[in-house]
Amino acid sequence: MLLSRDAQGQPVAIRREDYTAPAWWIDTVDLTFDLEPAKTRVLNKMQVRRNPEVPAEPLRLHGDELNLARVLVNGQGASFRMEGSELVLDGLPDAFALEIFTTCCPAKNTKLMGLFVSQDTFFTQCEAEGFRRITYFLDRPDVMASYSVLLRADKAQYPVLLSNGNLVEEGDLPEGRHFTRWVDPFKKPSYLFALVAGKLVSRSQRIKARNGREHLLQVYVRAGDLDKTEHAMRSLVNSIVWDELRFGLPLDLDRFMIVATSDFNMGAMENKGLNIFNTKYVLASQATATDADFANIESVVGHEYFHNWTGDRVTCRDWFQLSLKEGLTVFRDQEFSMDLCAEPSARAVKRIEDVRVLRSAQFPEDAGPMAHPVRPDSYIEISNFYTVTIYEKGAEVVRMMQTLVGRAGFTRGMQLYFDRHDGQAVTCDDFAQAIADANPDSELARLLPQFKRWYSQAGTPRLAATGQWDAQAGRYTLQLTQSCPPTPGQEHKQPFVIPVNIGLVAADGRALALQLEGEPAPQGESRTLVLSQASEQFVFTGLSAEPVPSILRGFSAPVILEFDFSDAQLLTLLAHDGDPFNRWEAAQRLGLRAALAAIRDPQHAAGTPVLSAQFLDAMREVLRHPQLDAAFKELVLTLPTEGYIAEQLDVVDPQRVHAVREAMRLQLATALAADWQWAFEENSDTGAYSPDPASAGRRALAGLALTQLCLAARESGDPVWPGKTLQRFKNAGNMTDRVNALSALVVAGHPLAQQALARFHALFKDEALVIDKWFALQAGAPDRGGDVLPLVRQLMKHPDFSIKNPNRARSVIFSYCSANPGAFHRPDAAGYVWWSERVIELDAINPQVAARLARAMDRWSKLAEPYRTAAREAIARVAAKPELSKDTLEVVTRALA
Ligand code: 0A1
Ligand code: ZN
Repeated sequence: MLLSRDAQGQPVAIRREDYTAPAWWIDTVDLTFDLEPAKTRVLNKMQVRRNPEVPAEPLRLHGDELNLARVLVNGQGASFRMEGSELVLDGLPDAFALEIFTTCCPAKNTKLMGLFVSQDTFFTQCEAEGFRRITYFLDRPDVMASYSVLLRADKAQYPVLLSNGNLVEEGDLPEGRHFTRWVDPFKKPSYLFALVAGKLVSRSQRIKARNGREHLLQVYVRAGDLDKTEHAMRSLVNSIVWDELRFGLPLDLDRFMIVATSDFNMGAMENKGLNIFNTKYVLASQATATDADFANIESVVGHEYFHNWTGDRVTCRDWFQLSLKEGLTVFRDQEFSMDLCAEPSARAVKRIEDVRVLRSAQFPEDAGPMAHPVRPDSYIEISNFYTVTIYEKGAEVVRMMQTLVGRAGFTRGMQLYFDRHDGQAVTCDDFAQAIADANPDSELARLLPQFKRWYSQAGTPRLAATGQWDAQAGRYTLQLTQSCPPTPGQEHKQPFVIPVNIGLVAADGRALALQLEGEPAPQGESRTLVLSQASEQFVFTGLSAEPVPSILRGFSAPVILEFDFSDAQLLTLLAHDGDPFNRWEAAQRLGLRAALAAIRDPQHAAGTPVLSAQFLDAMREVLRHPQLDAAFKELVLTLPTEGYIAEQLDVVDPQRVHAVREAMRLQLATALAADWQWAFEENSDTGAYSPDPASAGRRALAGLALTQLCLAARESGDPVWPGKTLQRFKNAGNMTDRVNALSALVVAGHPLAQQALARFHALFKDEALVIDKWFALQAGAPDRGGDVLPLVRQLMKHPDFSIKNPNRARSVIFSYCSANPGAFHRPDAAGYVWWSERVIELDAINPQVAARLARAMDRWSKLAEPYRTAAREAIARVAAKPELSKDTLEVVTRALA
């Protein structure tokens, strides 16, 4: 086992190629906890045996911030030594009982890894390497053991004591204490261990599965939050039903629990049978949660539940394989949310939303200093690799497999994967092999080694397409050429296997039949071309007029498509494409094109229009369209983000990008004022609240309309819409309408915003998740004369602010540094200086959160002067800080490399 710091105390990179199987197995773990915040005692009794398949080695157990009291081998005091934080035992028999007694201090655990206290309740977080903060162990995912857990604590303060698996015994102890004993029927790696102890209440539901087995489902929260658990429970039931229907995967436990905590570094955690969630992804009521919150809860509850098979039953051999469980499980939760949509158009909306996340977060990651393959080759701190590449790009890789083998073929592949690997710790190769083997005649099977470059090569491929029309022969030749830019450590890339879904649209909007050269007859109006060479030609025949190509339908591969569409072609696709994704994409391209032209034109002056009359007319047509859904309209009418625009530029002047996008937004607001008013009135009353996609879509469009109307009113000085907006804010019957109205006033910078913000705070002062929204709205507000940074400084002094709570820290600090480019990138560099101070401050409290914040500067090298130099200095200031965590050090070191 490698030490993670060298002799000088510098962090050492862990490399995938150095993987070796463990020299020892731990078969059983019997844990006893005496829970006390200041000093928790942990007795860990293990059965250990030598792995006969690898050369003999001492037993090296991981530990972190533990106080070691005793080590017994077969009941006898044993000699051991410490090497750094590792506990090393020599001269051991081939199989033995090992007993280790340690203590730790959960009350002082601000990293929120291992055992910690949140609002007087104990929680654990063990992924990826947190179990070693609870006891000495082989804390690696390929060591799978059977766990039995005894929890003891004061009964009045900690009436609920939970761990993984089944409750087998409980009872009282002297001095007001009590105990529970839990046995997990499945072997698991240490990262899936969990315990919870505190004053909690639960919503319980019993369900009977299709096979007749009964299960107890529970959602545990603090007293007072029980009325916000209905949606999470419904989402859990839906997840269980869906996994059984779609993949034949049943719930394998008698009892499945979800517990919510307000102090959590991430979204949620899939501990076997005892999922621990950030409250943000559990608690919802129409008064306190938005439609987006409801949708996120559904997908995160689904995600964690789906891990029960993809992650828990079959886990990762090592952390380089993280996407084996994460990419696959994101794919599964995306499919789940889509399958729950009643309308096909709602499925398309979900796909567009997912692609927006990929393009706005993963593409920049893949182009920046932290770029890494879906299966990385090395890391310094594994926590830094819970990234959009591992998750979202990993999900796209799985989606491409499904595209190549078909939906039924993919389900067959999943079955084979579980037949082969249930109960094992495996690799991404094992997964891809199972999908291919179950579909031997597929393109995936034919091209498997090449397809797997998606796992090994980083960077976003470019797909350059050109079309050639031969009117005489009625042939349309599409040339597809791929390339991939260099990424850190990978100068040259080999061609990928790229599934390209395609259709051809006539100038009048009709979908054309697709017949490739050599085929006897047309085969449908949409099909998948598979590009595996650097460049290939596809010839469509039997056409009577030049078609408009609709390429990469449904975003069938995570690539950047370059095609020199004319405006007229894009307008045809926007008006007629049968593929909703490409219809939306056409509008994005038109908007992007206008933005880039204005940004690049040195003559372009502030105040001159950016958008053409033609574009505005097309937008009006979509907005007023009698058949299109409100949700889809809202997506089309939302301009590309500043971040997405910036990614298209080699050198970024963030203030110019901001100014141009603001000008576009204002132009859209004023030119379509009457249409926005119409759209608002059409969609403003959604009746009794339900978070379903159709009504959520109408609220989203009404919200966008309100923002546009308030923006236009600011220009004209008209008081009517701001007044109406304040009224809507006050009378709102749900959080979506309320926060949308509030946001419209804040975004427009209207004086009424202050009044509304004060009222919002007073109304929701006891609702932490709503107060997070209150902070985030202000820290994310459009900058007017540099006013956001002073406001953010003030917010940090607000009595409700605490930097120790990750949700609160994110609501202020991340909203400003990562989500408000116009305010953050100040010519005086004050935003960057403030960022560096916050990274350093956070690093001493919670390195994981600090390292995430450090990533706000990932794209610094693209910035124009004076931003670039100032940004570099700020990063260097962080890097120079002594005793930085390896989390933050890895991020800033890569940024400066
Ligand atoms: N496996 C979890 C994500 C997760 C990872 C690390 C954590 O440590 C702080 C917490 C959660 C998931 O994918 O949901
Ligand atoms: Zn996950």
